[in-house]
Amino acid sequence: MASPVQTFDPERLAKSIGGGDRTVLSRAITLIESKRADHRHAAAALTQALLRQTGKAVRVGITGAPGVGKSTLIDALGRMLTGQGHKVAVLAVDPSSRRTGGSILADKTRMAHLANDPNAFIRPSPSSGTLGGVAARTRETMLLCEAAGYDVVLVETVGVGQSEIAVADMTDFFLVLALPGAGDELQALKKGVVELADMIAVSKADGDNVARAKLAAAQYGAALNILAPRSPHWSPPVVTCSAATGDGIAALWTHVLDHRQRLAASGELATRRGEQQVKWMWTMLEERLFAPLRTDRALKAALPKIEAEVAAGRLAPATAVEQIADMLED
Ligand SMILES: Nc1nc2c(ncn2[C@@H]2O[C@H](COP(=O)(O)OP(=O)(O)OP(=O)(O)O)[C@@H](O)[C@H]2O)c(=O)[nH]1
Ligand SMILES: [Mg+2]
Repeated sequence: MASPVQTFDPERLAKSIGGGDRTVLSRAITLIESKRADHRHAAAALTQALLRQTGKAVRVGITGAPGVGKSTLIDALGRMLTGQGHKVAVLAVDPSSRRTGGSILADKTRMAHLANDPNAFIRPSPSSGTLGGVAARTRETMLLCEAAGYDVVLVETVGVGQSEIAVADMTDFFLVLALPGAGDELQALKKGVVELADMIAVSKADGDNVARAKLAAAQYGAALNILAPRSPHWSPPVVTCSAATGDGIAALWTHVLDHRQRLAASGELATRRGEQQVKWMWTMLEERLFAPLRTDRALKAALPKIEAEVAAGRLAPATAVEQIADMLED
């Protein structure tokens, strides 16, 4: 039986996606997420056909420890932006097993306003695959959303492993959320992530937390001062905000727009995006080249044995590579 995606004509789909119909957008995303080889060709043709319609959105990555308040902030910020007439797409990169069916639902509950907002589109992380694969699908989904008229794209990722780098590599502005807390919070924020930050926002700055949030912000500010900034045109600010009361949300967005204006004026935005495109190409190529190692039955069966032989010192790594490469070429 033919699946609905199978019948897609990339050219036609590319034309109709600009109409902003969410059903068309969802079908296009299903095509992008499909692992079938023929769908992959159609997906590539689709992204190529859409190239001119993409790239106009403000792309913001949002990270922070589990429970720091990312989804709640996105809900508050997104609502403010749709109120101003923007169309907001919310995507996620989370290749960990943490995120299964249940928490997708939880995310929609956390983003209760946006979930019911006709000018917002929420798409959870693709449910399986390597980080490279998940990030590539999310990136392509971002392009589809842009083509469908979404002019703000917010990408949430949890602070695990390499996923922050993947999100920083697909966005223009990387926002790190931090909890209001004592100095040891600073230790908890990994240095690598702070180096990627275009802004740190101390979340949940409401009620009893306000004073602590301000103190934490001052400490993060001092810590950022000793790091070399990511861009010569931007010094990452540290702010406090509360998604619960709305305090600081408008100011936070003002910084995002200020950053965009400065990087666009200096040409850095275009350079950064160009570099991101090239890096993305290599990531996808690596994915493609490595795919047989994960899918080819004979290879999958042979690899653990080869690995064990290498570990035991009976097989030289170079010989193992020759054997694997021979199997790949068969
Ligand atoms: N007081 C207060 N609580 C908040 C605020 N924002 C979020 N919370 C609470 O913090 C908890 C976690 O919020 P989420 O928005 O789900 O956090 P998250 O960072 O998206 O969590 P994960 O996606 O699981 O990593 C929830 O119980 C929220 O109600 C805030 O501004 N003030
Ligand atoms: Mg969340």
